Amino acid sequence: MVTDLLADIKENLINGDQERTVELTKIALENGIEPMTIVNSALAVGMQIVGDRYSTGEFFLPNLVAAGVTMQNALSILEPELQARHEEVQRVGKVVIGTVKGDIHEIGKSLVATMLSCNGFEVYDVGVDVPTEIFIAKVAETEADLLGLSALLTTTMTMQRQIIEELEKADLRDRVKVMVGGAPVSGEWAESIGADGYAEDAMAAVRLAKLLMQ
Ligand code: B1M
Repeated sequence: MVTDLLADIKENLINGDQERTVELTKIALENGIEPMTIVNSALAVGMQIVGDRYSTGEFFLPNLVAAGVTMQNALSILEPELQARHEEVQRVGKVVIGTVKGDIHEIGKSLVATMLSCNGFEVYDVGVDVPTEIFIAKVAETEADLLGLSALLTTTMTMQRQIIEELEKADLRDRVKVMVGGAPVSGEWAESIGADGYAEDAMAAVRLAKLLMQ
């Protein structure tokens, strides 16, 4: 039953069927499936398949758009549930997070932001396609402990390096830890640009953020 439901959600996301995906997501919650299980075992798996089919030419841009909107709609059902599971958390640190300039991929960054918020971080989400100077200004204004930089394109991940260089020029680098993530990003890349850490998914991002706060 659980496996069937998760498989159905995945298939409907791949097909970009928003209504059915949202309906099945609600049914999954009613059946006691944990929200992060729905994300990790259905929605994210479906998205990976959509991306793979796009790479091989089987899917086109409208398929990416439809799957993106579908996932965002499903996440809007799951977010209150995720928050409700972490009502009593104590604030553990401040994070500024966003997707770098030239990159409009929002879903993974927002999921990371939600999970950080659920785990006690005060989150300042500056959005997508964010110019370097906005990241710098927000870090200074909020006196953030952590800066999270998301990039989903090989052409935009270099912005992560540029932002770290600009933090240094603004004399802020010693005051803020930088974590990076996104599909093309890796631990080696993080190290090569002088970031403090890399996380491959939202839960790993929470673990890394807590580690960096110590
Ligand atoms: Co685009 N896209 N896309 N896309 N898209 C990818 C990334 C791509 C890999 C697809 C492919 O070719 N297989 C490819 C990039 C190739 C590359 O550079 N290597 C690609 C391309 C080419 C493009 C366009 C250029 C297409 C075009 O226009 N011709 C274009 C670029 C637009 C731009 O940004 N300037 C484009 C556009 C779009 C849509 C707008 C249609 C849509 C996004 C909708 C939205 O976000 N509102 C979209 C989508 C949906 C995808 C795929 C299919 C799915 C991305 C996603 O949301 N995944 C993607 C294929 C793929 O990733 N396999 C693809 C689900 C999400 C939960 O995972 O975002 O990876 P993800 O986030 C994870 C981790 O990466 C990590 O945790 C998250 C949660 O677990 N993480 C962090 C992310 N940020 C983090 C930050 C952290 C830590 C962890 O710390 C700060």
